[in-house]
Amino acid sequence: MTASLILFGSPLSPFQRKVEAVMALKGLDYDCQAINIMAMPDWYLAISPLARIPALRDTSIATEGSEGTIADSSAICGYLEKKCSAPAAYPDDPYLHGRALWLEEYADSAMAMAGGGGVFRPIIFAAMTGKEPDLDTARKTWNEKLPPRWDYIEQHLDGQPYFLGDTLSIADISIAAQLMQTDLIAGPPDAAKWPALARFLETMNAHEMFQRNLIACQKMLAKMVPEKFDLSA
Ligand SMILES: N[C@@H](CCC(=O)N[C@@H](CS)C(=O)NCC(=O)O)C(=O)O
Repeated sequence: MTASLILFGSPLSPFQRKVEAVMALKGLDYDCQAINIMAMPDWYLAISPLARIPALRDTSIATEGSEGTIADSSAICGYLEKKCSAPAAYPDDPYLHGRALWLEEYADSAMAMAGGGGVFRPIIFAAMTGKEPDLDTARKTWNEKLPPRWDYIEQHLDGQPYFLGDTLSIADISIAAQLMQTDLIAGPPDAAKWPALARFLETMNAHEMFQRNLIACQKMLAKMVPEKFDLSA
């Protein structure tokens, strides 16, 4: 039997990874359908007019056209939370809820721009098109742009397991999804400088909710980049 939720995108997208983790956390069954981001088909652009992955179709609402679809990982996760409230991915407390949304936004914008745009893209997009990886750009980003991003989030952990204390939330899922993007090809942040972050990433890498996505990523990446790059030098 096919699942009623279909996620369009690629496992290599940290935004898809975030959505997959929320679905896995909630025990929702889903199918993935690949979208070629270099040449998005018209039917996909009609449901994701900003030309971004991922987008979701809930076939229990509609099976064709834009009806039953939602674009943008944050919109999708917000939808999933309302559709299936337990276990919760968002805190009930208004302040903590606001903080979770802020950290989600920080991960999706600032961390994604540096990690995804400045490290993953120059290496993997090159590999996908048969070119040499742009290691100069990746090294510069790793050594200059990522450290202030990691400093900012490191201080939030402050001896607690999750970003908002003892309870896992969308903040952790979003931040982990972005940290994994660079970890997959260049390893974790240096544990000597960012000990809490390195520990957090290790815990998230082992968490059940990320396994389906990470296994799919590892399979895809093994063909393109058999070994991780040392970008610290
Ligand atoms: N705000 C969007 C961002 C999604 C996004 O930027 N996705 C990237 C892939 S990781 C994309 O679709 N890029 C298309 C392109 O660069 O042409 C979300 O949260 O879903």
